Amino acid sequence: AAAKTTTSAPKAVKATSTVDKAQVKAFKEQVEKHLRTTIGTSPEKASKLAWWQALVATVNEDIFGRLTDTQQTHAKNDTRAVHYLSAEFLMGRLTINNLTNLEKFDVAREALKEFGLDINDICEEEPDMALGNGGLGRLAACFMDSLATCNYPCVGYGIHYENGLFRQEIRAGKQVERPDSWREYGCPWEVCRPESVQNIPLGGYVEKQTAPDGSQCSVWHPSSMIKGVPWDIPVVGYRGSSVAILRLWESRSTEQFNWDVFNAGGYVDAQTEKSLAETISKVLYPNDSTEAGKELRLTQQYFFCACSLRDILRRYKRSHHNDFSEFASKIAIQLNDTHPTIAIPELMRLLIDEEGLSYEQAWDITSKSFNYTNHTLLPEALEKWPVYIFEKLLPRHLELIYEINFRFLNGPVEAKWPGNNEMKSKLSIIEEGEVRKVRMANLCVITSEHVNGVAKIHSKLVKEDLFPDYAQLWPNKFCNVTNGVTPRRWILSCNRGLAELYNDVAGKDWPLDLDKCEALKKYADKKEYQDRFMKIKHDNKVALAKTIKELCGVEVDPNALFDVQVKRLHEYKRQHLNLLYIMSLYKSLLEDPDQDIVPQVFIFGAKAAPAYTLAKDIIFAINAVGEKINNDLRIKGKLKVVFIPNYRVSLAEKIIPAADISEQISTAGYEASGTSNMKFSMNGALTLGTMDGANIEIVEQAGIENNFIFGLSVEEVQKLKPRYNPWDYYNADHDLKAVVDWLDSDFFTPGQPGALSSIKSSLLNNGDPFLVLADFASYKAAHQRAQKMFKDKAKWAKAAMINSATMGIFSSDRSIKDYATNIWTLKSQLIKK
Ligand code: GPV
Repeated sequence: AAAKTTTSAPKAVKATSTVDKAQVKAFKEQVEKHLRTTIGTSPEKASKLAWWQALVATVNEDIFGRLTDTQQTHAKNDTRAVHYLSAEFLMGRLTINNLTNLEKFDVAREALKEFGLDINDICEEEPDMALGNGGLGRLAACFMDSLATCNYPCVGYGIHYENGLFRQEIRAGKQVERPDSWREYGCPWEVCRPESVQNIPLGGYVEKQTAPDGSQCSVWHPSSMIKGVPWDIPVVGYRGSSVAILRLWESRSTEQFNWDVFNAGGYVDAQTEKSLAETISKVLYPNDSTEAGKELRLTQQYFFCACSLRDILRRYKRSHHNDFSEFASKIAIQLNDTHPTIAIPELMRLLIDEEGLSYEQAWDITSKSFNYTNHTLLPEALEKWPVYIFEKLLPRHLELIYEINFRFLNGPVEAKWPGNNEMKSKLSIIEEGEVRKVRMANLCVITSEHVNGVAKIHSKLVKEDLFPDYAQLWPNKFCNVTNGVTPRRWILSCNRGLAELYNDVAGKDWPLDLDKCEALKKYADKKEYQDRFMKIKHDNKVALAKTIKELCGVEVDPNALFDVQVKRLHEYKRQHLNLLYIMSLYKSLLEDPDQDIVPQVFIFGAKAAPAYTLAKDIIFAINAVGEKINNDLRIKGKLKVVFIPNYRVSLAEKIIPAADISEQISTAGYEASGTSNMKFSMNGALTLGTMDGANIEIVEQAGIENNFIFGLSVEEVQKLKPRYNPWDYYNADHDLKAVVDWLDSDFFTPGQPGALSSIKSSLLNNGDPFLVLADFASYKAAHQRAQKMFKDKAKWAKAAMINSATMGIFSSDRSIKDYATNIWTLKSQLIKK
C-alpha cells in the first residue's frame, strides 16, 4: 500500500523518541544482575569488556525464549525448511543488531547512560565475527537476518573458524596480515551443542565386494575420523519474530583417531595426528573469488558438509524414521557457490551406503533437494579439484561422482547430442588433461533443481555464456535472484538519523517493507527535507572524519565531497582506475593550484589476498600517492586520500552512511552483483559506476540522471576484448600517458624508483586485462559531472534522497522471498509464544 497522502506534511524537525522509564529501570537491573552474577564483577570495578558481556547476557535472556518457541513450532508442524550451506558467514558484530531487532536499543542506551556509559563505546568492545572474505559471506549473513525476520524455517550451516579473515595492518604503506582470533576471550553469543556432535570419516580406500546376487558394491574403509562439534549462533528476526540458527562446525580429534599408532606406543605421534584433525577449522582461506586449490580447503568443505547433512538426516529421521519418501518435500538445500558441492556426493553416499537406498532412489532425492547459486564468472574462481586429491581424501565420493557423470553423459547428453564426443567432454564433470580434475560447478548444475545468478545481467551471462550447453538441455533450470541487504543493519542500526527521518515520512514499518521508503520521494524537492537529509549526511561525515583522524592520522573536512571505494582489492574491481584518476586530478591541481574545484576526500578500504602481489602493490600505491598528496601544501587541502586499514563490517557501518559518492567501477561483466552498491544508495550516496551487476538495477530504480554512469557496456567489453590494445589508449591520451608514466618515477616513493611500476606494467605489458585504460576518459568525465552536481546543493540533495528512497527492492527480505517462492517453495511460519 502506498503511504497515505496528507495535506499536512509530517514535521521535518527531529523528533525526540521517548523511552519507557520502567523498561529502562528493568533493563538496568538486569545488566547489573548479570554483571554481578554472570560476569562476577561490580559496576565500580567492571571493565568495558565486562559491561559488554553483561549487556550480551541481558540480551540473551530475550533471545533464548524465542529460540525455543521457534524450534517447538517448527517441530510440532513438521515444517519444510531450507538449509543454507556456506563456507562463509560474515556476521560482523551482533550486539547493536540484536538490540535493534528486539527493539531494545533505545532502552539499552538509556540504561547504560545511567551507569555513565555510552552504548556505542561499550559495543566497540565486541570483535567482528569475520568468518568470511567479502560480499559472498556478508550476503549469507544478510540472508540469515531476513530468513529470521520473514519467519522461514531454516538453518545456516558453516565452519567455526578459529581465525577469521586476517587483521590488516598498514606498515610503511604496505599490507601486513595478522591473525584474527575473534574468540580469544570467548564469544558470548554462541552455544556449544555436544548432544549434536558428529563423526566424519576421511581418507582410506574403497573395497569392491560382490553380493550373493552377483551385484557389485563398494565399501569405504576410511583411515581416520574427525569429530565435528556444533556451535549455535541465534539470529533474531526484526521485532523478535522468529530466531534462526546459524550452526558452525568445529573440528576436533576423536579417540578413534589413529588408534593403531596410539596402541603401538606412538603416544606422541598420536598427539601430532590429533593436531592435524584440529587444523581443519583453524583458519579461513583469505581468497576472495579465487581458488587456492589446497587439500586442506577441500577437507574443510567436506567436513562441514558431512556434519551438516548428518545433522539434517538426524532431524528428518526423528519424525520420519527410515522412510525417505518425504525427504525432498521437507528439505531444501541451498549451495552458496560451489564451496559446499561435496554435499551432493555425500548425500548420495549416506543414502546408499548408510541407509541402504538404491542409486536411483538416492539420485531422485538428491536431485530434488539441491539448488546452486553462482556468484562469479571469473574463471580463476571456478573450483576444479584434481582427481588425485579426491582419491586420497574421498575415494568413495569420487566413485559416486564418476557414476553420476556416466549416467548423465550416457543419458540426457547422448539423447540430445547422439554420438557427439565433443559435447560430452565439454559437459563432463571430469576435465581431461595432464592432471584430471573434478569441475565442481558442472556437478552442481547437473544435480540442482535450480541454478541462479545474483543480478539480472549476471544471471543472463550465467545462462548464456558460462553454461550455454546446459541451458540447451534444461532451459528452465536457470533463474535470477537479485541480491539484497538487510535494512535493519544497513539503515536502522548504522544510520539512526536517516532511520528517524524514515519513521517520520514513511511510518515505523519501513524496516519490514522497504518499498515504504518511497514516501520520501515526494519531499525530495522540498528545501526543509533536503536540509534535514543533508544534515544527517553531514553528521555522519563528522563522525567518520573523527574515525579517520584516529585510524589514519589525517585531517579531513566534512564539507568536502566524500568519495568512497571500499571492497576487496581485485584488478576487476579496478581500484587502480580510481587511483589513476586521483593522480590526474592532483596533476591538474599542481598545474593550476587556484582552479575552482570541489574539495574532495578519496576514501579507500580494501584487503588483498596475501598471495596476490599486484593487489598488494595497488594498496601500496594508494598509500604512497595519498601520503604525497595529503602533505602537499601547494594544493591547499583541496584533495585528501585516505586508506582506512582493516576494512571490515564494523567499519563499513561507519563509512557507508557518510559517503557522498559510491565507487562501483568494475569492468562490465565481471562484478556478479555487488552488494555495497545497494547499501551506499540506501544511505544516500550517488553511484559513480559502470553498467555492471546490480548497478544496472540500481539506476533502473533511482534514475540514471541521479547517478554517474560511465564506461563500456558488457556488449562493448565483449566486442573490444579480443582486439584490445592498451597502448592505443596510452598513446592517444596525454593526460593518461602522463599519469601512467608517473607510476614509473620515484615522485611518490622517493629513493625507491620503480616501486609502483608493476601497475604500469600490468596495464601495458600484460595487456590491461580489465580495460582500465579503455575506460579512463569516460571515468574522468563522470567525475567532472559529479563535481558539477555537487556544487548545486539542492540538486545533489534531491538526487541523494531519490537514491535512498527507491532502494526498496534491494532489501534482502525481497531476495529471500524470491528464493522461497521460486526456488524453495517454502512457506513462512508464524511462531506461537
Ligand atoms: I565466487 N563473491 C565473493 O564475495 N566471493 C567469492 O568468492 C565469490 C563471489 C561476490 C561477488 O564478487 C559479488 O559481485 C556478489 O555481490 C557477492 O559475491 C554476493 O553474491
